[in-house]
Amino acid sequence: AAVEEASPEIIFRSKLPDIAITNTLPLHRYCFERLPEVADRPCLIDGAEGTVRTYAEVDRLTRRLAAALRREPLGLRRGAVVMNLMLNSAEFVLSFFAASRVGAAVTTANPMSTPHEIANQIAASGATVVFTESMAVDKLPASAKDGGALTVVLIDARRDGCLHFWDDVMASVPDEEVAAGDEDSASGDGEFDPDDVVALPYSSGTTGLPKGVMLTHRSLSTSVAQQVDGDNPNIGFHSGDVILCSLPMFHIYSLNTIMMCGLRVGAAIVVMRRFALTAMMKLVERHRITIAPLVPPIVVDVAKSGEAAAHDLSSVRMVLSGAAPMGKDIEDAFMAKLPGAVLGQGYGMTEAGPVLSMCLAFAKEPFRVKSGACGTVVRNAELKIIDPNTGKSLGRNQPGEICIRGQQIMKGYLNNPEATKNTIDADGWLHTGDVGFVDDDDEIFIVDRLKEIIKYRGFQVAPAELEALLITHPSIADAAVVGKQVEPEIGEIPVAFVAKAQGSELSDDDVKQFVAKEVIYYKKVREVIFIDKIPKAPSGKILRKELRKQLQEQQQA
Ligand code: 4UV
Repeated sequence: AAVEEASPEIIFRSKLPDIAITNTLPLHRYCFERLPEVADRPCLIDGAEGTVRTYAEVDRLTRRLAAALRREPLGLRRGAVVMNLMLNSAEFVLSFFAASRVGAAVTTANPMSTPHEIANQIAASGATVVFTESMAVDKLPASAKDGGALTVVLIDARRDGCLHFWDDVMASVPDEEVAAGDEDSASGDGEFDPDDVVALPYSSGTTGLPKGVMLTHRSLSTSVAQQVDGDNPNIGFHSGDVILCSLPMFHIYSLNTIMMCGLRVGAAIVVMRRFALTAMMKLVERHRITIAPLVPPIVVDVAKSGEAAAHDLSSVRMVLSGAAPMGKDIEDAFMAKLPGAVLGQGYGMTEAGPVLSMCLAFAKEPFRVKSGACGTVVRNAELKIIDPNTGKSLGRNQPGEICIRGQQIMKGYLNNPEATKNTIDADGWLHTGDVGFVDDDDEIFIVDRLKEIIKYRGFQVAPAELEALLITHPSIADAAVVGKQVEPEIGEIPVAFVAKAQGSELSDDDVKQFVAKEVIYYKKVREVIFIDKIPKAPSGKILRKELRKQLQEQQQA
């Protein structure tokens, strides 16, 4: 019999050469490796107050907090899980790196989440300590997963039953013990493994409910290196840069590309509690911000705003966009407002560590790129495009599912080997569920999505989560949720197809309100379409394609 020869795989790589990457250090060491050089330079600048903390100060504060985390009543050890449930703040950065120092992982969540969403993530992640603020504290469950006490640390107020971040936690550590923050369990005394989890964001990935994405010291330091290390870094950040942090640190884009990369190069990071257009422009002017990482909805806001002309935005040399598609029209309109800057895209996915590709016009020695592209695969990684039906790798200009391989990708989903196996195959390829192609110049264009997720202003909405909620309504027999393309300020909205229970008088407002009570604002069902029966495959799988087609036809009509 003829031996069938496996056809060789077609693999795409960066145009930048691979570099030697140190990815066996604890993440805090890696991000603060240049501390001796940048000790007195500004590290975190508070956007509202204008207060500046230097690198030496931030380093010392994370040591103090690490010492406090180790002491009673917190008593955290390697393997513990801490939740950061807050908007952007210096305290977010401190708790993240203090946790890294004690060998704990930080699970991040939006403080606007509902009590139900927060309780789910605390239970699933096994978090025992929550760093939070007043706006979210009343939504916390009474206890942790095993019924044990949940220790709550409040950054902005005093309250019975909670520890105050500065007055109780930081002040509890005697000065002599602060230096001991250096003798972290993650310092090479055998108590540290680079494959320990350090960040645990939640993502629904290609299907189903949100899952804990295990990002390790190794994966995150690899990802940071792929972006900002080497003689010709893919993103040419340097210590003289002033980086805007208006995107939420609880999302991996900001956590990695702004916070970790910013610290690694020794830049100043201007921390905005949350995005607001006018405040952002004022901060750019005031701090002479040089780097602005944004998402397409914000790029559109700036492009449409009449205010841009009223502010001096000339200091901005680089504008990154990512987390959702951005068309050529938006890019062009934006560039008319900031002609001095380079605008380009990054393409990320939480599970991918997160950055798969990055615009090469950001490189220290830049390349020419095309608008609409979302970058070239990062260095020290492999990317392939496969035919979703056959799994065969495809050549240039042929759209298929984007797959990525490298040490930056997640270790897997927490406590979910099944979902892990469905996302990372036996050869180590992570399947993104995104459809795209690589062109003749190694630039990647995303054209479609195989997976379920909906992106509302760059935030993930998992249809499975809304469907599970909808069918708990007594008047709903069955339901399916799909995304609908709307104006670029939003991207997509969740639309619910609902099959009513017999004899029910349910209105679309009833459905919307029912969902709105249980979920964070961006997951709200914005449109309801009643149908007789949800189209399903014999396996029971919802035929989302059919529903999307129905939406499109309706839009065209
Ligand atoms: O899991 P997630 O919410 O992750 C992100 C991460 C985006 C990042 C991260 C670091 C960067 O430096 C950066 O530039 C962007 O979004 O959602 C993953 C899905 O979002 C879509 C795509 O469907 C991913 O699988 N997506 C992300 N970036 C793009 C995008 C893009 N540039 N164009 C189109 N879709």
